Amino acid sequence: MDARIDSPARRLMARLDALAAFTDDPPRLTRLCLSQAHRRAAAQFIAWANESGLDAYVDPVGNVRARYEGAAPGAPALMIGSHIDTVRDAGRYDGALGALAALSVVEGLAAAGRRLPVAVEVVAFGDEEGVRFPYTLTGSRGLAGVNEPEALEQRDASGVSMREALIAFGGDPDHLAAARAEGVVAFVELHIEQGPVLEAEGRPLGVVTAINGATRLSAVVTGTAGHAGASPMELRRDALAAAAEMILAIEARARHEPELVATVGRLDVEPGAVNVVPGRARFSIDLRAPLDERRRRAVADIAASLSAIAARRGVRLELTPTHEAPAYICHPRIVAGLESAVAAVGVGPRLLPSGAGHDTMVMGQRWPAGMLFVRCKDGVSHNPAESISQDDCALALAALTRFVEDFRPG
Ligand code: HGY
Ligand code: MN
Ligand code: MN
Repeated sequence: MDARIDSPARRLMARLDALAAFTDDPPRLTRLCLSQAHRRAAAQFIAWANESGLDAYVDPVGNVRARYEGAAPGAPALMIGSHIDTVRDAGRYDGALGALAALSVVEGLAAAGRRLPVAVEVVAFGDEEGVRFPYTLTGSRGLAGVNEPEALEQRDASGVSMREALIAFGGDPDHLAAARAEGVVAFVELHIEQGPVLEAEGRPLGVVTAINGATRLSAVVTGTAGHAGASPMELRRDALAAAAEMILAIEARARHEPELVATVGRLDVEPGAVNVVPGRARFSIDLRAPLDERRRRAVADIAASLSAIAARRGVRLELTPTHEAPAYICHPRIVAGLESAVAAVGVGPRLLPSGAGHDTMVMGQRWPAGMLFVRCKDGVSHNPAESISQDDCALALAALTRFVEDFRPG
């Protein structure tokens, strides 16, 4: 690998390792939105940006932002970046790779004294995973100016509101509108694929065509807690047994339709004692599909089948939508630009959809947007085993840099 390309990648990989140390749950990597770990990671990101002469700051909605001016002051800006919040027990590349790669691209331009026809805005979003608060993507929604005001009033599992968390983080919940980005003309995000396609085909890079839409819901099943020994089976209103049947019905509906995926990632049981028939079960539902009307039809079908199970079992079901993000078709001009950048670094382009959600699906609501994927080992993500090679990191960085250098406002 050419040393000129390699050293920025080596520094980027080292920074990814360093950022992975910012966790609230050591030795696991857990850096939830607006958490202590997120605040420390944001401070580190700002310090790295400052080392390169960039004036980085936390915006009112909790993103870290920095601007590298173009040849003319006030030039229209190409925005690049990704998120630095993580899931629980996460891998170190999901999000952080794209955020730190954006910083590396600008560092390379600054080191070469290059000024482009566009300014380059770097962003490290703070709320992409939606693990701490149900309503998510508030960082990119803040930039796009599409945040719902009630987002601030939602509370996390310990009762802390997003408003309180944002103030503690250094954001400004009373001036969210000030986070709205102006003068931006496009957005691009580098991200690990989080799936097996690129690796299976021996390709280091891919260009994203579309991002699946997502619906998340919370389900609360209420039955009757009872004595495990004295309650006859036919008289029980067992909330967990009902939830189990519902979860299998959700899985069956998703298996029934190609490209539809459904996940129950969280299940809590009350009172949670070995000798008590569960009185309440809460679980999460996450549904994704490339086409919104198929996803919405699946949501309706699942709601109907869960209600039928509840009625038959004599339990109560409360089903509440908590998040909705429409599918996004990446902008053709951005896709073409990424394809030629990938070709320019000697990689045969591969177009592919994204099953995972990303901030790009929000940014695309306001500006032309697209994504560059880099292969990840075994397609594993949302898992500490998540990994990429330094060579692929170097190619991804070179391709992103090439896209930025060649980009011209439309
Ligand atoms: O859930 C997702 O698709 C993303 O990783 N937040
Ligand atoms: Mn991600
Ligand atoms: Mn993720």
